[in-house]
Amino acid sequence: MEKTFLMVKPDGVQRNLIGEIVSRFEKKGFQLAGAKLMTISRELAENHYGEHKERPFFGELVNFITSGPVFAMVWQGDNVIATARNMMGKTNPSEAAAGTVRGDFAVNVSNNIIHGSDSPESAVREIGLFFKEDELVNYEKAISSWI
Ligand code: 3AN
Repeated sequence: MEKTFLMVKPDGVQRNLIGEIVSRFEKKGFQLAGAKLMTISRELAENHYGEHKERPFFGELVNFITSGPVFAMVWQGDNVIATARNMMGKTNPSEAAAGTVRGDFAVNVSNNIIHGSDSPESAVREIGLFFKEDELVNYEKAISSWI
C-alpha cells in the first residue's frame, strides 16, 4: 500500500493542531502507520530539505524546523501521497483553498503548519530519514474494505 511522510511543523505543534490534523487524515480514510513527537537535529533538517540548499530561505527553513518539536507521521492508503498534498493545500497559505490545512490555519509561507512528501521517491527517502523499519506498524482494519 502507498505510504507518505507527513509532519506537523513546530508552528502546528505550538498551536495545538496535532489532533485536528490527525483527525482530518483519519476521517478521510487513511491509516496511520507510525508517529512520533520529536525535535529535529540540524543535520536531519539539512538532509531533509537538501533540495532547497541553494534557495535564499534555506537558513530560515532549517532554523524554523529545528526550533521546537514536530509531529512526524507515516500514513498509508490508496493515492495517499497526492491526496495528502491536496488536503494540505498550496505551499503559500494565501493561495491555499479553504478546507485545506494551510487554507484553514496558516497565513505565512514560512510557517505553513504541515509538510508532506511530494512524490513516491521523496516519500521513500523521507520515511527512511525519520523512521526505523520497526517503528512502522502494519495492521488490518475491518473498515478498510469499505473505503
Ligand atoms: P511544500 O512544503 O509545499 O512541498 P516546498 O517543498 O516548495 O513546499 O518548500 C518547502 C518549505 O520551504 C515550505 N513548506 C515552506 O515552509 C518553505 N518555503 C517555500 N517557499 C518559501 C519562500 N518563498 N519563503 C520562505 N519559505 C519558503
